[in-house]
Amino acid sequence: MRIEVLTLFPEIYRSLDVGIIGKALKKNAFEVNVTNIRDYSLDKHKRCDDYPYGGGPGMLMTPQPLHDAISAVDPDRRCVRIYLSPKGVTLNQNLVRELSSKENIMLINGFYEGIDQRIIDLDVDMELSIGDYVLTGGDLASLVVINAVARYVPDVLGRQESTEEESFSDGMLEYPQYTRPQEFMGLSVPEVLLSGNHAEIAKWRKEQSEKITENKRPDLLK
Ligand code: 4FD
Repeated sequence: MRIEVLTLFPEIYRSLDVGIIGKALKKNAFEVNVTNIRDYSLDKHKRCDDYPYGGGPGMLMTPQPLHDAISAVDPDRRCVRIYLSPKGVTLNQNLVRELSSKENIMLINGFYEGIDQRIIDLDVDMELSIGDYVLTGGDLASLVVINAVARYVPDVLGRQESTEEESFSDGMLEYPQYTRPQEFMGLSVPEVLLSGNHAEIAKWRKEQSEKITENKRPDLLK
């Protein structure tokens, strides 16, 4: 899979070069291409913002650099073009899985108070939000999308950290986990986990998942 990113802050994406994602990028398990929207500004000062018609606070991203950057990066509309915005559909694990099956996606990052509506009307396939809060720009939301999607790309996760039995994979929250030592600060690991009885362990974990989900996120059980 190839992820195209359009941004005014390419440096933010250097954080992709570390950890599990960095390792996967190094071995070409997937590709992230970052484009600076400012490079496409035809303004003599390379400005990418302007005042909103009708007045109001703040600045908007002007359409020309955005439209030209989008058209240059994806001339044949091969990408699913995603605009990160608090108005978008809220990201969840099902949507993450769906996006990970696409060959090409483009993440378009707004800044200031957002972008000219005509870019959304002309050039964007979907508006996506990572949750009900506002950030100074879409870039941190894009990093969240890239990270979540990458976990489903073949050869990104090792056997150890596989996507199979985690929180949300069966729509429920994960059971509690323990590692050594057997006793820590007076608290012991639940006996069943030391029993070696795999059927009992699976049953205990399922019960725990149900209990925790019922308590913390009853909305997930519906
Ligand atoms: N919740 C999100 C995405 C972008 C963003 C922006 C209008 C501000 C939060 C459009 C206003 C984009 C999110 C940039 N904040 N900030 O996913």
